[in-house]
Amino acid sequence: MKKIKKSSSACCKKLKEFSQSNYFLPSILLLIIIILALITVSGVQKTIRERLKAGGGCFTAGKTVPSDMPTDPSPCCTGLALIRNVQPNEQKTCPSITVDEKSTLCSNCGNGACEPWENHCNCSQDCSEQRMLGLKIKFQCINQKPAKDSPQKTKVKIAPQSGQSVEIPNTYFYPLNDGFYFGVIYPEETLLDSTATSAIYVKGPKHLQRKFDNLTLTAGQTLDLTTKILEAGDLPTQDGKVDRSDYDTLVSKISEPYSENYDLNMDGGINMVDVSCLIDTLSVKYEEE
Ligand SMILES: [Ca+2]
Ligand SMILES: [Ca+2]
Ligand SMILES: [Ca+2]
Repeated sequence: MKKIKKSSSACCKKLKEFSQSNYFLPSILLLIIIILALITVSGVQKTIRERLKAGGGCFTAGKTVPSDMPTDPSPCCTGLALIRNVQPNEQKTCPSITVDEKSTLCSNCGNGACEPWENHCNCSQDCSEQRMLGLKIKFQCINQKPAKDSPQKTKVKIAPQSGQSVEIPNTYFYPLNDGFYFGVIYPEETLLDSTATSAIYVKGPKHLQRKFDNLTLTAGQTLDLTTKILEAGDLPTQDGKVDRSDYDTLVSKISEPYSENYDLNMDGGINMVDVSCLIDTLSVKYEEE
């Protein structure tokens, strides 16, 4: 009994000495750092699991794979493979991407269809560089490059003077440094006829459609369509006009959780600035047919 008491008092004495020593504070700090690191790692894994769960257990076509996610085995759904998440610039050049900027997405490259997230930089099998047509456009109220680089999924229709029109429902337009947007399409060669003229219709995800007439389309060129601004205000679900119902929708979104679908100037918030953009368009109302 006496022995146990002696040993217990020796232990307390040692603890007391340790708590007063120079090692005490650094040891506690190290312990806190280890606990925080464990929490962060489990948080990241949880986020990845949640993202996967949202996609039904695997990444579907067009989904960007987060850079912190292991790519072996492939996180893509069956039949899809990882491709680089890059776009050609206005000069048709493909950007090189450093390891730090690693960004990939899942796609069915090789299925013969040039999907909206594919281009000649990341899937030349499906998107031939020879057919590339660049389009530069301007959305109303976006006057500088938004902080978030997300593409505006825009509808493009090519209507040749004679022959069938072709609609490309989801063309990805990415922001340039000056508030303009750039996107590429890969139309069939028959539509790239330098001896004929065509009209191009462009409709943004929350904008009225614009018509650009009398264009000569040749492969490899970039068409500057910034002469007409794509007026903002035809909000989802779009009906081809800007009216009271769009106004009411936008005003109701001010007090709801943020959604990019209603952020007209893409500044990361929905407020009276966006409403004033829409009011400007109310006087225009209908889109160009
Ligand atoms: Ca494809
Ligand atoms: Ca509308
Ligand atoms: Ca805004």
